[in-house]
Amino acid sequence: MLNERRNLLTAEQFAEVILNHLTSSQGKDPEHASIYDWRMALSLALRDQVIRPWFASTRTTYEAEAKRVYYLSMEFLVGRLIEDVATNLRAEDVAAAAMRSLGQDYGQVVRDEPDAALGNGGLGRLAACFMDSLATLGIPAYGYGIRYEHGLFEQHFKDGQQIETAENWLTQRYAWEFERPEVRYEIGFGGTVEKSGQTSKWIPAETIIASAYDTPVVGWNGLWANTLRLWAAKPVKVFDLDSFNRGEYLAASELEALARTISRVLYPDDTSEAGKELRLKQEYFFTAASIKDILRRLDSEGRVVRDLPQRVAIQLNDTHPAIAGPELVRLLVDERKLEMENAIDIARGCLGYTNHTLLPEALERWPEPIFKRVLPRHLEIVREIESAHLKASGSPVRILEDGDVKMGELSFIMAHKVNGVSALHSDLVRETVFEQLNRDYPDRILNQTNGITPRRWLHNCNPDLRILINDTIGTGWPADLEQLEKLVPHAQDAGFLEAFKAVKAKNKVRVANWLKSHHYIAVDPDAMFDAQIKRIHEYKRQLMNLLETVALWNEIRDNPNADWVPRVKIFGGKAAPGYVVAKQIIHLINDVAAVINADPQVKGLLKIVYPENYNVSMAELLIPATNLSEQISTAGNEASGTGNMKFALNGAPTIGTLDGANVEIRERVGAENFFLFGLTAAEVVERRKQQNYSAAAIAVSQRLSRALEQIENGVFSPGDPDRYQGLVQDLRQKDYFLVTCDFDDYFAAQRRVDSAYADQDSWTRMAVLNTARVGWFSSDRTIADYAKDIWNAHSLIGGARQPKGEVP
Ligand code: GPK
Repeated sequence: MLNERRNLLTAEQFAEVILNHLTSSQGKDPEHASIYDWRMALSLALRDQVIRPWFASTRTTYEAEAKRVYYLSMEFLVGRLIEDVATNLRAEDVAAAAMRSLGQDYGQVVRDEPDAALGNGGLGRLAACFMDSLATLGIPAYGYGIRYEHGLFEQHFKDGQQIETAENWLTQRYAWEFERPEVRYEIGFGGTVEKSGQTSKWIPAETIIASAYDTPVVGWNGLWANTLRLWAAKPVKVFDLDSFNRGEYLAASELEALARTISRVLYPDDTSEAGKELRLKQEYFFTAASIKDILRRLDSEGRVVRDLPQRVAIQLNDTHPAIAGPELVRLLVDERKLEMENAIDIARGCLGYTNHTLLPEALERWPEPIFKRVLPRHLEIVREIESAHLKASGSPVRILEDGDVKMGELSFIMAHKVNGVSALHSDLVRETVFEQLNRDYPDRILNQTNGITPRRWLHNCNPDLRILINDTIGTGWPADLEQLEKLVPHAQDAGFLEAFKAVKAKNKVRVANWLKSHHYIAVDPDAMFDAQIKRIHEYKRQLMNLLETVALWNEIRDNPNADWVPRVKIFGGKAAPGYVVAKQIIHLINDVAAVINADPQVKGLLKIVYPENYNVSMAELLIPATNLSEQISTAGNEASGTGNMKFALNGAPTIGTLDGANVEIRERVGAENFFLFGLTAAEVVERRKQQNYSAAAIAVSQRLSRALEQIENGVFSPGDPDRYQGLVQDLRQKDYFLVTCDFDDYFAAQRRVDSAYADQDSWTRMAVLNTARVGWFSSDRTIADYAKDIWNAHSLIGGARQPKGEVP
């Protein structure tokens, strides 16, 4: 009954499985089934196929006594999974055919799945890509995070302004997970520390339950599957019957509501600090549950805690799970009676820490009183960690400073390896935030340049390019992305260039149709699609892109008969609800769009589109259709970027600064295939020391002056002419992110883009060379390097980059 080669069912057999789920799991017959029922039936049928490799992987890991990787992350920005699972099982054709035979539109069912949006942006999406690569490489691993009841908010525009509404992905059953009611841990907060002699015991004031939900994550070819284990908060006591019997109905359920608050919502702050006690509780909640789970697994395998560093690698995705260090030490000392310094060394042997930003507002610090109130014993242990560090290194760097607990320093000191996420960022980590600690522990910091999974970000999101590449260089590239190099010679082949261009054109039509049907906007698919899609943040400089758009609008109106290259400027992204300036920028983009899009003088030449509620699925639609990738952050601020890699992989050259992974992308695709502009990170530092640098930059730029005046005089907000005075004043007087200083160079680079795009053959060649030369940015490469340099973990499927053979 199994297909020989890939353990697959035939389409007929698979349809049978889907029908069974429709009736047995959904309780519907085909006549009464909704699209939701069909989607659930399809998802459950696919999930069934993951079980076998999942069990086999667990068994293999156990038998091999292999080291396991634990990736602790506050965020997993997973998106949809149907296509991901279907293609990794190599069952996409079978699944589509089965659905067709059942009279269903496969694509429509796929698109019915809501995004699992348990993350804000790059950091959360990186964690999801890493899970895909860990499974593809066959490295035994668990992802640990929080099963938020509400993922990232949904964004709506009302009169051009961002409105947030609660995201509700769990109102429908989540098809991919297994509830594990038996896997539950009590997690404490607050209370006191009891001392007797040398020993300490924490007596928490309140406890809640962390309850596990497991989602299998299957890798390419279905050879290996790991687990994403997300924790939900539940009350120890569900319901207080005594209160109820007294007629206190609300009080009877109060405990439950309070406990569940811990996993209720994802904090919507990206690269900025939330600083709330509830956030600290969330961090401790999922970290403590994960550490307990790790120790329970160690015990169940008959190992002792001395074995930990050989058996367990724990990676901290930013400082959010930094409390893992003190928690592990606490369990080793208070419960397993190890000596403090020994416990610290053992914990350090397991821990790695990844830094994702240098922005000071994103470096977590907790006021000591809050920390003490929530985690009194951990505060004592942090002091012990600090004194052990001071003693061993003679370093002046403290963890407790100015009344705060500094989580970056804590993570650094408790980790045996610390990494940045691009070459430039890792250098800056060494030279800035951790300068002294780098001197104290010179071999601790290393670089691991980010990557993206080629399955989601090329194979699945760009089916026509996938087919073209398969036809040209074969099918080995999804698990060995550097094979795309074999496309380089085809950049000279006119037939291939035509085909490549046709794929892009088709993807653009797809987006144009979607904009028409879903957003009531008409765009010309023959225009250049220029996209900046990412969180809205001042350092990412959407404002500079918009100013350039206004300047271009002016230029076109001044010279209507010049040879303008028609452009569609696509913006996408959310602002943190409390980030006032970012929300003003959104408002301004929409205001400028309203004026420019209504101006008959630039009709067909310039258009701005900003579809609301940008998310992973929207990225999968837009990236394959984009011609130009905007990566224009102030140098030194974007730790890596990963959207930059996705665009290049899908044949969109970059206009960008020397920031984050842009630097490495440019090195690989070639300077001639990258539109570089702007100050370098070192020049940014120097410029900021000058007086009135923004006034000076504005004074020498006619174009910029004019655009700024238009915005501050209400050209784009005629009903409320003063609306953007504050925003523009800030650019005139401060401009911390040097929008004004880079503006002219950016404008000039855009005009180089125009001329290059006008020659479609050479543009397409450039696009092909981008695709061909960014294979190194596969997250498979990133994960292989973490495994080698940080985790000392190994693939259990052999020939990891080109998985072959059956699971043993
Ligand atoms: C960094 F610090 C943070 C954060 O809180 N959230 C987040 O998404 C991003 N990031 C960086 O801004 C990106 O440059 C980077 O590519 C991404 O993390 C993954 O490393």
